[in-house]
Amino acid sequence: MRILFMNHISNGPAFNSAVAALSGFLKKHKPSINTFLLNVRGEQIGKDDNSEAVSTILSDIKRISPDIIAFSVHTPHWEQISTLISYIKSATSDLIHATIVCGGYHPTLCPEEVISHSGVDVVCIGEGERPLLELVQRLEDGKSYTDIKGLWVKKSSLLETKIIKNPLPEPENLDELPYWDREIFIESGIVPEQFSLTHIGGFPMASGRGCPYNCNFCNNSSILKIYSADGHKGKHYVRKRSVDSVIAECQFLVEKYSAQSFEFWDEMFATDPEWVKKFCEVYTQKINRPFICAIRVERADEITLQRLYDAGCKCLFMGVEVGNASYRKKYLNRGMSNEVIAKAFKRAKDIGFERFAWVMVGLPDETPEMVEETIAFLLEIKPDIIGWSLFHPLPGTYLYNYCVEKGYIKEEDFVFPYQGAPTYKVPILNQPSISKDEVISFCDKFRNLQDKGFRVNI
Ligand code: B12
Ligand code: SF4
Repeated sequence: MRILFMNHISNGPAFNSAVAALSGFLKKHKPSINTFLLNVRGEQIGKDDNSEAVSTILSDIKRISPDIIAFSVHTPHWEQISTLISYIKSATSDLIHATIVCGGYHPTLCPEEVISHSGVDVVCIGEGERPLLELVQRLEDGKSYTDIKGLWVKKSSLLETKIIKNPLPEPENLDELPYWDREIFIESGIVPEQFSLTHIGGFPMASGRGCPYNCNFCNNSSILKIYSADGHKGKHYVRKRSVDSVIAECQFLVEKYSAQSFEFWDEMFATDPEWVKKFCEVYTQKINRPFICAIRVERADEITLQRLYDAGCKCLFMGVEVGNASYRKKYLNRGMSNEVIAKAFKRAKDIGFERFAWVMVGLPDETPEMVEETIAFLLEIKPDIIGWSLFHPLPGTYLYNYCVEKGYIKEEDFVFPYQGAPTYKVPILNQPSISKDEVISFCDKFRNLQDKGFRVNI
């Protein structure tokens, strides 16, 4: 059985943790499997299916001749990926009989949309390790795969096409999962230096899945909702690995790749103070290398911060989002006051951390004055790095539904205007409180913060 993972690379690092998790799981449970990775840059997938780039992708696929082609899809990339799937199906149908499977956040939250693409055969909702393994096994055995938990399967006959919708799979026990497969990326020509997303560098790692908070713009809240609705208690979806398991993987990466530092890609790393305490003790003893992670400002107390710093944490990601505290609470469901945020940033600075602040602009009902408040607040708390982004409503979130209800976006013609690399900076809400031109001019203001000594994502 030959499975090809398409690695869609855009403005992030070339490493994709979903592919790494799935490939690691398949290789552990089915050592005979042949896995392949094809790196595709978003901007290569243009409107022209005869372009040189598209032809190269298609001939690479023919050369690999996979039984399954697997796509991991984030909402902003669906437009490009769906175009590529059409090219694959139309240009190569005579040569390729691969089953096309899409999983990830977008297919999980918008399965109807993804399965309705004529080229998609199977959609995976939720965690994909076990469903994908089962699919591989059934295809290999020539058996039906319409009853696998986690999969929506298209079943076509001469008369009709039916969609079989299976429920979500049980959340995995994270300590029992194999390590992420980094080899598949290295074999495809990506060097470990391209794995990391920060200036500090380091090997991507995860110490858990899910986040206990419920911010209104974040897909974590939608995932918790669908897992609860499906009979799994939302809280069971939020899991932390044991400290021993995380440390063992760090040790493995040090031994195998001489890893010098780590980036924890968890949505929220420091949630449980007891876990953090134990992690910091063992990490200091056994690993003792720099790392970065995310923390909520409410959790950034003196003791936790000092522990993290002493264990080697060099940079902390903290969400600020906006400068107006009542907007933050009412619209974003983030109840922390400006004072709590400011204190966390000061505390972290005094200890010696670099502090990375996430903010957004162009939110629903935001006014120009509110954006000015965000800028003023950044000048007050003085993060070392400002990660600003334009608000794009993510399907399944409270704020997405709010935007549809208010008419700020039209659900039926909602297409992510994401067109390749660095331009994820296009306002899309049509709203009375702030015009698109005003939002664009604020983008320049955020960029210009670098003249005031901040490091800013451009
Ligand atoms: C680390 C991270 C980043 C990093 C690295 C991204 C990367 N290259 O992988 C950076 C900072 C670069 C980043 C950027 C962005 N990110 Co981000 N990111 C994350 C974060 C916190 C962790 C990702 C991770 O490691 N997951 C662990 C893996 C193992 O889990 P998984 O992806 O869910 O995969 C499982 C299942 O979904 C399923 N599955 C996934 N793919 C497939 C495929 C098949 C075939 C099958 C069968 C199953 C399957 O099986 C997997 C194993 O169980 C997530 C939140 C999250 N927990 O996922 C947000 C998240 C994925 N990011 C998000 C967004 C919006 C972005 C940006 C668009 C933000 C922006 N404004 O620019 C950019 C996009 C850039 C890019 N190229 O991807 C959203 C996506 C929402 C959506 N609807 O798609 C998320 C969910 C955040 C959120 N809570 O809203 N991100
Ligand atoms: S704290 Fe972060 S990861 Fe958790 S729900 Fe809020 S935005 Fe999402």
